[in-house]
Amino acid sequence: AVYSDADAQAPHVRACDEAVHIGPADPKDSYLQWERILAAAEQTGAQAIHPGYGFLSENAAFAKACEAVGVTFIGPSPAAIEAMGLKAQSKRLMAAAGVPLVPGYHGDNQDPGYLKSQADAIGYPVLVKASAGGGGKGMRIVSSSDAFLDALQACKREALNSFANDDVLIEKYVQRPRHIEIQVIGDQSGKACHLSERDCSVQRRHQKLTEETPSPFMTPELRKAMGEAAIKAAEYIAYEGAGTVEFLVDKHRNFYFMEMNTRIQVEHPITEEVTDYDLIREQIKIATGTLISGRNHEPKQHAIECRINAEDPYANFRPSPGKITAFHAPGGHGVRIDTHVYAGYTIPSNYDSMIAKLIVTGRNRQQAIERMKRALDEFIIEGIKTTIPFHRQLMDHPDYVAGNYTTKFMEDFEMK
Ligand code: MV4
Repeated sequence: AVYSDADAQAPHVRACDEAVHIGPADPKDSYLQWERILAAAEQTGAQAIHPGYGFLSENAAFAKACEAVGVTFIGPSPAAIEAMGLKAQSKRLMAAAGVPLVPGYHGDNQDPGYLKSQADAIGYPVLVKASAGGGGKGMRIVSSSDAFLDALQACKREALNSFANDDVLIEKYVQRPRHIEIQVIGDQSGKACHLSERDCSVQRRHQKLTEETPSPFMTPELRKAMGEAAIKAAEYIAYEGAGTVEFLVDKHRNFYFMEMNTRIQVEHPITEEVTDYDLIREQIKIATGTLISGRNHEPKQHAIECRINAEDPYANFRPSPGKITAFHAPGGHGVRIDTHVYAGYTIPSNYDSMIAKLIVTGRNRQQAIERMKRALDEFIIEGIKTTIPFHRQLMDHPDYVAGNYTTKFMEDFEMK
């Protein structure tokens, strides 16, 4: 393991055989200093590096640097990471692969008049997106031709500030979409299969709050079509390891490629619970050259994950770092907790506010929701504020219980 000053008390440091200190709390001085990580690998004789799901996990230059020193990067090739790294480019690539895209313009011509003619042809409302963007930054909805040029200018300004690149793409705006993603794994022979979907529509400011599988919106036909599209996407770039193809799904169940995450994701446990795949084990096996069976997998049960964050849901989800004074995790059949915190642990303010994942599995959605309520009621975390009360209210929300939610859900949600 490697660790920063802020993580000296983290359990992975104790659990591993050897832990190497790589610098102070600020990620730019530790976890993003890849020379130090490579030095730690050399010093300990590590053959491979698992990059986790933040920091360097989608950094093609780091994957190349691993290759250069003869350490296996557990993940896709640098070329596959790069192919999906830029929005416009990945969309052009996926169009060529035959993966469905939102009608739009992803080309190089950035002349404002030309872009406007493209928007007029697509039909309003359109979305202007920064080509280099991600996570919802640098997006503008434009509802009429008259408003286009002003919005374009504003979007380009924002893109230049955030990404040092003001290229944009234009798409038809999909109203009230769902965010449904497909888990894929690919091997070194170029073959991929899918492990079904996760519905991640309950998000706030592009941060996912809860995820579930199967999606309450899914049909066998839609899963087959989305699964095939995801495999096409992965095989087109010879994707190796575990990855996720994200789609927008409209109310008519049309689906469109949004982006591909070339890493293992936070929400992977729900897929593990319903398919019996240990995805981290698969990642390691694939990195050693093991070939996958090539079979696709359907959810055998229903799983829900609630992200427990050190945030105050009664104060606009404001971060709430500090010392955990009491900690009791729920247990029992169908309950899984993935966490690194314990009573006495101090959550640093330097990193992400997620402190635990509560994952429940049931025979069906109703049983999973009942289990989640019970587990949330049992969960004790004192000393800091957490999102547990939010999740508890969500599990009773009529639209959530009905499976009737979109990416707009949180815009109307209020804590009681
Ligand atoms: C869209 C869209 C509607 N129409 N594209 C947001 C993040 C970025 N990855 C893509 N996003 C969106 N793209 C078209 N053509 C709506 C969103 C969007 C969204 C997507 C997934 C999950 C949450 C979202 C919240 C707001 C907007």
